Amino acid sequence: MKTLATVILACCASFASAQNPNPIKVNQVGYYPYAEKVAAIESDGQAKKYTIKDNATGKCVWKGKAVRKATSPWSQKTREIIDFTNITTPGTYTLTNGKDKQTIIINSNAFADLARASVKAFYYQRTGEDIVEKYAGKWSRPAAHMDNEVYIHPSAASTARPAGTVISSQGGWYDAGDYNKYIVNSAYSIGVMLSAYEMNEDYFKSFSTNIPESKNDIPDYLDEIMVNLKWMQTMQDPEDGGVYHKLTTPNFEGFIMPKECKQKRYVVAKTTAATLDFAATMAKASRIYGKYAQYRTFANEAMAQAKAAYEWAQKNPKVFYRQNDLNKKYEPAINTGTYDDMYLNDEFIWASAELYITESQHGKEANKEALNNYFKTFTAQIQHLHFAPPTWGNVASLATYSALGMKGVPAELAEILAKMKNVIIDYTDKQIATIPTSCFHSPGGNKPNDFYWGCNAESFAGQGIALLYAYRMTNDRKYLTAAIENADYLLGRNATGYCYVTGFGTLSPMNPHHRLSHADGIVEPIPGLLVGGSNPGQQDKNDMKEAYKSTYPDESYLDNMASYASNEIAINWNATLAAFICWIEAEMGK
Ligand code: 9MR
Repeated sequence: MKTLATVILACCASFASAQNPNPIKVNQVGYYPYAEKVAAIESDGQAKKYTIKDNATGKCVWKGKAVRKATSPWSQKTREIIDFTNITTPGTYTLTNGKDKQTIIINSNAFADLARASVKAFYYQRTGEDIVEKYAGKWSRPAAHMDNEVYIHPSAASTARPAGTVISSQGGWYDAGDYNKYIVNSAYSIGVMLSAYEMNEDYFKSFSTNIPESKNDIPDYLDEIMVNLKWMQTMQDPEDGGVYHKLTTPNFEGFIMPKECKQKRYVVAKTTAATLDFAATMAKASRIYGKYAQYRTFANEAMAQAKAAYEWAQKNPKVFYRQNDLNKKYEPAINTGTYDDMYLNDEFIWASAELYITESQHGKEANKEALNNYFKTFTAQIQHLHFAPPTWGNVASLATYSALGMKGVPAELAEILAKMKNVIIDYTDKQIATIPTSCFHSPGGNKPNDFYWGCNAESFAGQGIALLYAYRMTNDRKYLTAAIENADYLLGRNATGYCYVTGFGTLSPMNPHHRLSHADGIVEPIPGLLVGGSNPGQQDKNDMKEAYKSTYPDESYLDNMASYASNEIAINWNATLAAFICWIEAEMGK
């Protein structure tokens, strides 16, 4: 019989191991041979001696002490920072403080598998088609949510399409842990992925994710994105160019498989945000896909749709998504994700930027008057804006990124672009200045407001992408190093010790808030998914049986299926991860 004391001890042990399994925090996926290599180790404040042995030979290849220590501004925990950059031979190693151990991997293509998985994750999110064993292994599942019978919600009714009209709006990706499809979030996701594509076209030529389209002549990365683009195209009202905000069930489904879902699906409310984001995405996709013969028709259609959407938004510049107000007027009430944005200057900037860039590439055939209009709206404010990495609700910097990806910069843009570059450098330099005193030796995660709903992507990976642009503009390696430090953070060198991507690392989320991963009965979650991350807002705490173990900004994470505020997955977060990790591998991989 267990005594009470042993039961309590056992509980404490599992409590400690769940949140903080190992005081040695490293990037669990791997370090590149010729890159900075750092570990952060919780300590009692007394300087320790550390050793690293090569697992293949058993020989000690490194010993030393911390280069510095840092105390968490929140938990007051002390961490020692050790630097083993001088180990450059690929292999598997063990780092120890004499008591605790941690595996270290050094690999010339350290992020290659992760890059592929972060994009493959979108295949698993596809709606309306069989997810086939050949590509999905044990996560295969039959097609569902065909969306060939979608209802016009009263909030979206028009003369040509009165409430209750049935339309078809097939395909695309499930947004997140839920089964709905949202334009604002889809647009951001595609925007950030295509931006990384424009900066790294060569890398993506041979990038394969083993999807049904892998055998065609188009990069898999573009094939995957096309799945969601095609769905987005169906969300425009052909009568007036306005775009529906979302395609959704009235209420979130339970944690059941797609095939079991029975609720009716509706397209809801045309909004300015959705319409402008749609315009930006279609204009951008038009110039990228238009280079392929098989997508010329698509490119023309997409550009025409973008222009029609832009015109609608100019006529309707302030149609916001206000779900509570809609629910007072219309039935059925809609209680799913809102992606509501009350500030639309950035959406106007992004849409005009993409329309301007694509139209300007049409050379002599470009419509000069339209070009002028797009240019004015794009540039009027952009050069004065503070830089912030883009997110679904703040897309201004997607305009900057697209301008930076232009092959030939028109004369009228050159000076403005130079200012935009300075703004990014200014921002990234400020982030870099925090590294020398950072607990985890990263530019992200040193301020309380770095942590919020979705911060793993929106704060850490988003900032990492800005650093990669800074590197591309300056060729100064410090920006690339700092970007990889944020990846190190996401992959395990952080306060919880989690590698925040499913299926990667020695400790990763097993219970994401993801209906597909939960309802399939398979123990392992679908791989390659980035969870939201530590969120001191803890908006879900009253909906969960299990309590958060901490209220600190960097420890407010729970690997519990019910934790939608810290442990959900979402396409915008994975898109940011994919753009970030693919770009690093494009720079560093051999
Ligand atoms: O990513 C969104 C986050 O910024 C918001 O704070 C949060 C609450 O409104 O919603 C997040 O988006 C969710 C969406 O509304 C529905 N699908 C799941 C998304 C991720 O949690």
